[in-house]
Amino acid sequence: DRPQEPVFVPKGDKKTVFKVPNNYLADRYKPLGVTLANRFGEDAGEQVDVKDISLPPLGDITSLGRHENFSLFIPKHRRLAGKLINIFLGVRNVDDLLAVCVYARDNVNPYMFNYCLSVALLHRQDTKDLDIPSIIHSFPDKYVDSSVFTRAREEATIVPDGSRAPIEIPRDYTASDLEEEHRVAYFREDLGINLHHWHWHLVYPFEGAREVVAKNRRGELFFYMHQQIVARYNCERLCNQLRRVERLINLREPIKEAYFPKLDSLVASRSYPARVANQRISNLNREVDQIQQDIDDMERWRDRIYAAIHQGFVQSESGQNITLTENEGIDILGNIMESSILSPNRTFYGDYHNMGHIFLAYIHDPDHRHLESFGVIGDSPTAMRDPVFYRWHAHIDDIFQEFKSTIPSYATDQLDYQGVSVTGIEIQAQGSERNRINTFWQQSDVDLSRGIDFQPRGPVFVRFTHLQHQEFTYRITVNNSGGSRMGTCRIFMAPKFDEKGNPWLFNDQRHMFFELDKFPINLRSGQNTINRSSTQSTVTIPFERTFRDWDTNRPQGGDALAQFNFCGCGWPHHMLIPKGTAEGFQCQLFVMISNYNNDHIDQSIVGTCNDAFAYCGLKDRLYPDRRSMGYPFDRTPRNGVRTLQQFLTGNMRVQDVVVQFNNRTVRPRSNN
Ligand code: CUO
Repeated sequence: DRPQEPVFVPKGDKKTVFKVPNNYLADRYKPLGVTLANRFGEDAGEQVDVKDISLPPLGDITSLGRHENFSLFIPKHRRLAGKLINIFLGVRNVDDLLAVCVYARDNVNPYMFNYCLSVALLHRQDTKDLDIPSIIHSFPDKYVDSSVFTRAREEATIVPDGSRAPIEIPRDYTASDLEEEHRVAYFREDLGINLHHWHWHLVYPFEGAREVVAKNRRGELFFYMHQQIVARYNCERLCNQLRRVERLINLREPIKEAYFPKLDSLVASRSYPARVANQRISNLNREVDQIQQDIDDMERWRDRIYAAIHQGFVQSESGQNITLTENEGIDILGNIMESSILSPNRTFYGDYHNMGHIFLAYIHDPDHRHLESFGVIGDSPTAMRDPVFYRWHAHIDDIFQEFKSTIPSYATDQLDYQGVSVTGIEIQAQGSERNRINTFWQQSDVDLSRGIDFQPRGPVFVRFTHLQHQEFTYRITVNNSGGSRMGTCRIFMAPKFDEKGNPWLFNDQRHMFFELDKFPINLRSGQNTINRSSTQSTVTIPFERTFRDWDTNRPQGGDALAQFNFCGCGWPHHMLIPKGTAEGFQCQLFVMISNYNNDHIDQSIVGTCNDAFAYCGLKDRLYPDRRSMGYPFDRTPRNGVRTLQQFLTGNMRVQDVVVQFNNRTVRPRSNN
């Protein structure tokens, strides 16, 4: 269970102890005030005085119990979270914030507390340079097999700190190979991927104060980031002899893919419910969550969204028509579909994507007769584990693509960069053949002790196995027949053949391209050679940042600190490249140099974490690429283009590459 004592932050061997005014404690603990303060005895380190302020009333925020699960997809939970975020954003200074936090920490639902505080820290002027600790350290129960905690506790109780052995999580623990969907479990259950998804939704909440939600192109980024997840997942499926994921179009049909998560919520002391094969969703009537929704509502919303796409405009709450323009239409549609508070008409277009998560999350107990909570798809830290997540998002993406197919294709002059031609592409990994990327399993250790309450304390590591690739370098040669100028280098990859082994029609293959990197380049007149390391990708963040903890691995002061902040968001670098196959999986690497003058956003990004903007944007800045997200693959091809080769203009080039999987496991890199 979560500790009930005043908040503390461990630092080295000693704990920083907050001295909490007695009236902050829950009624049950008030009589014990002094005893609690001395509870850590010799372990107590620095003492932090918590200011005694007049506390804001928490009102119905406490109506969500401390031992219940919490999800932003549930309207009641969002409403309560919105209130708590506003309290955290509203206090005058950091001392008052600390005071309110200490008070709230002991009185509100812990998941909700963690979420609201994270959002507030990201958005307050006076705290935005603080790190947000990765949620895996606060709530490891959302990420790892529940059996780990008993074993970890046992290890911690018996073995002194320093000699503890890591608890190993097997790679295959949620199903066996009888279930063919299990072949891609390593992707769905990857800790880094799930952390990225949690972080993305933390940075881009769909409800709350307008200034927090209304980030530049957030509706479009909702579309693009999730489109890329589906593209990457489809590539993994092809690597594993599975077809592309089937869209969940018919809401009333049985869902054949089952999922048994084997996660227990430590806060709620309950297992996450499983979805057995061939269940159907039902109308929802759950008083406890204040949800009453029919499948009919979903179908009406969907039809209205399709109608808007085909009419070319949406209708606002006040009855005005808002045109879905070529460039901005997708952003409006993203907010409508998700939906966010920026949707121009939530009454009419509803809350389609979010409610889809909820219908699926309550498939096992739609009217709460069994007193069950939601399944993993009902919450952003765990949603990507379930195969039905991808079926749902493939459907959502298909609606976005319907819109994209109504806008004009790119003409060649919107693609070409006159006088710039890519003359060669090569990728090279050390000790490997040219144009071949090697993948393998790697083991890594993460310290989960912060999220588990046991004595004596000290690190307890969990060892998990994840996909990894050998780092490589792109070597791209570019001929520039004009004077010195700048370009944007865009690198994508896609499978070369479809599931039947046939070459793609371009209009299908374009949905399979996933981004690997995007960066500006200076072009001299004549021949240019670009050398770029895979580790520099602006899609990914390094392993250490995905898993970073509050006070470890932290650069000190000034720019280094500012660089480090915010950006726990980013695709995990170890998942940059799909698994491939033992025989070698054939892919196509696509490189385009576009005209920088048409791409560039004039803004300063000094002090901003800017190394994973492709899926996450830049904090407090404009999205740093003026093109539509997914460019040049986001629109149907111009007339006459049937193949990728026919699509290419002089500034683009394609290179065949092979992704070769070697079934070996590399031991952990380090223990910290
Ligand atoms: Cu990220 Cu459906 O939006 O999970």
